[in-house]
Amino acid sequence: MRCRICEAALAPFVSFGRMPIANGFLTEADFATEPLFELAAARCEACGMVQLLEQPAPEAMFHENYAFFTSTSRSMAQHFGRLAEGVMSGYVEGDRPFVVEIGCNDGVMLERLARAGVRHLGVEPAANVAAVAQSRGVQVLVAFFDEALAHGLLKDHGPADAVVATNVMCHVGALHPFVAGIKTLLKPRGVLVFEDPYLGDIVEKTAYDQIYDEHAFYFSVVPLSRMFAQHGLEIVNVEPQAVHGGSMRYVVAHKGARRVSPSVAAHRGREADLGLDRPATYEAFRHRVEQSRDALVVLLEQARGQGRRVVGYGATSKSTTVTNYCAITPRLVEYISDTTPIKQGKYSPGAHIPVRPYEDFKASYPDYALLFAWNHAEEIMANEQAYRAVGGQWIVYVPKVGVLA
Ligand code: DWN
Repeated sequence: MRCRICEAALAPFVSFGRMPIANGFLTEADFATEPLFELAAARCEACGMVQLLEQPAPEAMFHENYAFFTSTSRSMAQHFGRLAEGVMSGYVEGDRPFVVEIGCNDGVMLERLARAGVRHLGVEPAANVAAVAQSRGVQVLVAFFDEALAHGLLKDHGPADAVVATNVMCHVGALHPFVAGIKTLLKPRGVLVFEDPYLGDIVEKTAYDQIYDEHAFYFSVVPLSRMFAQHGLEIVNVEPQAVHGGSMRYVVAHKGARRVSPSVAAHRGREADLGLDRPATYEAFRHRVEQSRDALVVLLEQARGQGRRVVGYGATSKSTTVTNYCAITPRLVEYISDTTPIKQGKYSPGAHIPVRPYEDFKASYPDYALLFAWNHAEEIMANEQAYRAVGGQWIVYVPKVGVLA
């Protein structure tokens, strides 16, 4: 496998073995035919882009039964509300402005624009989440975005003031045609605003569970700048975001069209300080990942050995990496509680841990809750004071394995 960006050799640095589709929640009848692929991450020795070695076909991951709905977290809904306001106040100019959101999911961001009467279009390949967006009054095209689609959109709707893509770009293995499509769509002063989990946070927090099939890339400013330059685009602003365990918001424009904020150079400096350009950083990361796995298994075995009940909290995509890499089965984790109806009554991918409604968690508190949705910790801790009040404890593994006192 060569680099998806520059075709140079890849240096694999962490490998998790055979993995299922991270959001492939399944019934017992499907166990025998569950598809598996080899999950490993690598860094390109030439352009520095960190990426998956192998990624399943997009259609195997994003389809009419997609299991992730953005609005399931209140804090995420607030975050996207603020993003919508920022896009409207900062980048929507002139008569009849037009905003495209690629991967609009259930429409949580575009709903604000729809209500404000801003011309918009969501492009979303998962028909079930797109239907929720449509029910909210959002215009949605059910499709994968690519260069050909961009030309069609340009013909039908004209150029865009802003293209927004949150937690989308890092999912797209064929990034060059995708970015070429965005370039095609943008007005001369138009911007691409996108957010994705930030490599600096993943490395710093040993958040290895961000590595799963859907995430083809683990972005940072330096390799992204090189990639955008090939398309006559440049990053004009970067802004760290607390969401999803540490994300980065990038604003990208046609080269020379907008002033470049000093934040871009500042983050290049931060990436050098973090050693994101050095192979040794990734070797050390792999070592910490292995330690994290071993420590988590010891902790779970101890709890179960003492007859304690452990329940997972949040059947996240990330938990698929953790449960399978650490060989966490229903013997260690009784079930995973999740508020998403489509996941409930099914089994977690690969590890086949039952996924049950949140009401089950409330009805009979376990001794330990294993916080798979650690990126929502603030919201969850605020909601779960009653659990803690009766002595319930949280097992965490990012940034370090432990029990929250
Ligand atoms: O990139 C991606 C990110 C943005 O979202 C996608 N590839 C898929 C998804 O990743 P994830 O599944 O790891 O995302 P979350 O937001 O960490 O998932 C949270 C899960 O936990 C949801 O299934 C909802 C559930 N949940 C819950 O049961 N109780 C969440 C909260 C806040 C709760 O209180």
